[in-house]
Parts: sequence; C-alpha cells; structure tokens
Amino acid sequence: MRIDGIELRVVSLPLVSPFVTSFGSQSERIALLIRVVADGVEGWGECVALPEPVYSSEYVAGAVDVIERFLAPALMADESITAERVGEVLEPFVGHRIAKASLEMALLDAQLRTAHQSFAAYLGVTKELVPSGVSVGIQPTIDELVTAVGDYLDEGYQRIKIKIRPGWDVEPVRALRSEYGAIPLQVDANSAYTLDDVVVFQELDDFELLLIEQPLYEDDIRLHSVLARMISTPICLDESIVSARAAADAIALDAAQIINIKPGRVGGYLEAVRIHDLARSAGIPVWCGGMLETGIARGANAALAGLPGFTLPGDISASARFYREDVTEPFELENGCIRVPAEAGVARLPIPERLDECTVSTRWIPRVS
Ligand code: NPG
Repeated sequence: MRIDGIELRVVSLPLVSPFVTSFGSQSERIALLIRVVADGVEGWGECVALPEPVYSSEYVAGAVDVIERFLAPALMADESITAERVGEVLEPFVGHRIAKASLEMALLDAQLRTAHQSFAAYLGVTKELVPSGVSVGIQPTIDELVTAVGDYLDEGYQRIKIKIRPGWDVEPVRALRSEYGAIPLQVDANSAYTLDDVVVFQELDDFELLLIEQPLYEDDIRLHSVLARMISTPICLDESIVSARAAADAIALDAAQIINIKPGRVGGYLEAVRIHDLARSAGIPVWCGGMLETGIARGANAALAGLPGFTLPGDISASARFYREDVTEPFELENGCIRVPAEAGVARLPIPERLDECTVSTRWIPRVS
C-alpha cells in the first residue's frame, strides 16, 4: 500500500470511576488514535500508551513525537508497505513498541477493509464469543472492594482480577474468598514488590489464586524464576514480556507459568500471535490483557483471544466497565462473553460526532513526495 498521510488524534474519555493501581490513579483515559489513509482507504489504530511513563517507558506525547519524526516517514518512504512488513521497516528504531503497534494496527485495518476480511478470519479464528474477565482497581476500603466485585459477578464476569500493592494484598484476597468462595480470582502487582516480599506471596498461596501477575521488576526475568520456585501459585508475566524473544527467555527460565499478551506492549497483533504460537508449543497458557482500550481496539483483542492458546479469560470487559460513552458503539457482555467482531477490518470505527466531542488535538502528517 502507498500511505497518503497519517492523522494522530489525542482523545480524552472520562472513566466511570478512578482506576487505581500500584502505579497510580487514572480518572480519564487520554489515548492516541491513528488514522492512516493508504491507497485512498482509511485504517484505524489505537496507541495504548498512557499519558505518563508509569506503566512502560512510552507515553502519549512521546509516541506522537516518535511517530511524527521517525516512524511515519519510514513507513511512507516504502511505496508498497504492508502491515506484515511494518515490524521489519521500523526495526532500525529501538523500542517504542506501543507506538509501532498502533501503526501496524492501522495499516492492517486498511488492508483488511480493502480485502473485505474480518480480523478473526485473517487470524483463522472461528470462535464467536470469548470469555470476559474484569480488572478491579485498588479500592478505598475492603468493603468497597467486596461490593464492587459482587457487582461485577452479578453482571456475569467470568473471572476477577484485583490490583495489589504492598499493604493491599493478603487481606483483600482473604475478604473476597470469604465472601465469594472459589470464584476464579487472580491478582496483579504491576511490579510493586521485591524478592524480600516473598512471605506475602507465600501467604497468598493459601488462597488458590489462578495466578499472580508481574510481582517483580519488569526487567528481571531471572528473579521471577527464583520466586516461582519459592511459591506454588503460578506466576504470570505482563510488563516483562515485551517481545517474542522475551517470552522465549521467560519460558526457558521457568519465570512464567502463564503469559499475559498485550498486543500494544509487544509491538503489535502480529508479534502477539508469534508469542501465542511459541507459548502454545511450550504448553504455557496465555490470556489477553487490556490497557483500557477504547472500542477501536477492544474487538481486535477479542478476536486475538479467539486463538486456541488463549485458555484463560482475558481483561476484555464490556466498554461500560470503563466508559459511560466510548468513541465507538460499545462492546457489551453476552452471558459473560464479548463477541468477536465479524465486520471487515481490525478496528471498530469511531462515531464521528463522538470523536469530535472527545478530541483534544489532531495532527496530520502528510506524505512529502
Ligand atoms: O481491562 O483494559 C482493561 C484493564 C486491565 O488492569 C488492566 N490493565 O496493568 O494490566 C494492567 C492494566 C493497565 C491499564 C496497564 C492501562 C496499563 C495501562
């Protein structure tokens, strides 16, 4: 395809309630949306970077800058770029995987729209529904957590994940087990602990959690393998798995018994598929993580989660879990599941008026020659 231009649009969507994690509190989702025009066809992508570099080193303004200065010009210089070659063309630029992923998504969207093919069909996914889990932020009190989880269970969510941090770990889990019994439950530390906290994880072993997600530093696969030998609950890596190479290392070192695949974090849906494939051949279960995606990328995650190695419910909840009003038609829960989109393309298209309402800034990067 020949790219005519790329629009970068920053939007701001208020969250239904603040989302508190070990790395901060968010009350709105500031997101970067990509609209690529290639061979006269529009394709949409979503950049899942946060406004601040608190989850990963990438952040919204940094993504805008690197796309404008380096990534967009490199893609535009290639007159026959395809989504499948985005990774290779952008390889000379180190890192910036979240920014690269958003461009790959937008090009793949344009490509599949041209081919009238759904993302599920492109992936070979035939499942129509995927099970939906919900991620519950740190609450002001344990009572509020118990109530919030009860509401999500009533809505039909098939698995509960709670955010933990030092001081908010064993007691919240104990309260949920005592109130709701053997529900599918897991915890996410977002790297908030060190190996000195091993006793916390040993205490958590009593509660039959599905997994403990990313207890230690992002760049310490080795210490996760040490921790894995000291506890019985499976360790799931998220932040540490930045590529298929990192996944292969984590598996080889027995640092991850389960992997959370986030397409944005690993550089795109195509790398996500590669991680799925290698994890599956190693017998490591995977699930699809979430980064508070708008409706533009939410359905694409559902399609990805239809691949056979995704054997645990993902963080693919209904749009209403986070947004009163999304930029697209919302995704809804159907018996605890999210429907895999059947329409052509990767993205669900934004509603133009809604998009205008929540736009903070736009920038058009034209083709120069
Ligand atoms: O359902 O989209 C969702 C959110 C799931 O907890 C969730 N995501 O650390 O996994 C995480 C966390 C996150 C959200 C990370 C936003 C980074 C950005």
